[in-house]
Amino acid sequence: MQLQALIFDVDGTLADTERDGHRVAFNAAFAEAGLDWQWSVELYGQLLAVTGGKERIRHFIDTEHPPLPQEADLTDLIARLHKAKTRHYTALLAQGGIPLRTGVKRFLQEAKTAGIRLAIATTTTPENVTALLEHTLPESLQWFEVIAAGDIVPAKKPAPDIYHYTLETMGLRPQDCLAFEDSHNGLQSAQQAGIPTVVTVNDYTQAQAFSGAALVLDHLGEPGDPFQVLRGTAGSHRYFTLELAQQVHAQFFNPNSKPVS
Ligand code: XBP
Ligand code: MG
Repeated sequence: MQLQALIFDVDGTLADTERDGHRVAFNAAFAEAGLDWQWSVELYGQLLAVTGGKERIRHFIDTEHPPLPQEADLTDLIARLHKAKTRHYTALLAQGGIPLRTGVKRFLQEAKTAGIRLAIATTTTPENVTALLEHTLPESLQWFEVIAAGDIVPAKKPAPDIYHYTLETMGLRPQDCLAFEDSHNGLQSAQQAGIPTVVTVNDYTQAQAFSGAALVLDHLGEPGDPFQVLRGTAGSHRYFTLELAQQVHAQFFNPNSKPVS
């Protein structure tokens, strides 16, 4: 079984966007609307249990009961806040403050050069993906054959819908692919679609459960900045390469195959 495509999550995987990006943008949108709501770093960590910005705001209202504007139609209020949040978030990205995570650029370039098909499967809004790539690795906007994002499917991660959509659009089977995620919700989504998954954790997700992941790392690593293996085996590899991707993929479907060297 040959590895044909790599499918990447965005938030937390391609870049550490949550704490200093999305969270800050949500707070700016609340302030702009005259709402006295503040999502601290800690509270935001809890709110991340719900994926999707609009879904997250609704969950906050349902569980924290913040003061609401009197005339508010909730769905309308959430939609307006989220639109403003996207504007603040893309403006933040345009300032160039959020880089790609360690090893991401190098590995994408290697995969692209080798002719591996690339896609994105994310919960975030499409404008946010474009803004991130435009300001970090503009040429990659042409590399991703499919950018599956946001409300394109009815159910967000941990539902598998966004991965099903990506596979269908590319005409691929789950066993042709390897997914890259950073969170339990993301892993659930890819796993339920039957796609072997490499997890690169971050501060918000490092304590989560990742059973069933093909490999769990702290990041993809660079020659001078090796990764740490948190679960699974990477053999003698010290940073993530296409060769390691192919080995992890082969091993996932045939655990008796030649071990990762
Ligand atoms: C990402 C998310 C998103 C972003 C906000 O999850 O949960 O909600 O935090 O994006 P994943 P929007 O990495 O699993 O796709 O506000 O644009 O929805
Ligand atoms: Mg993520």
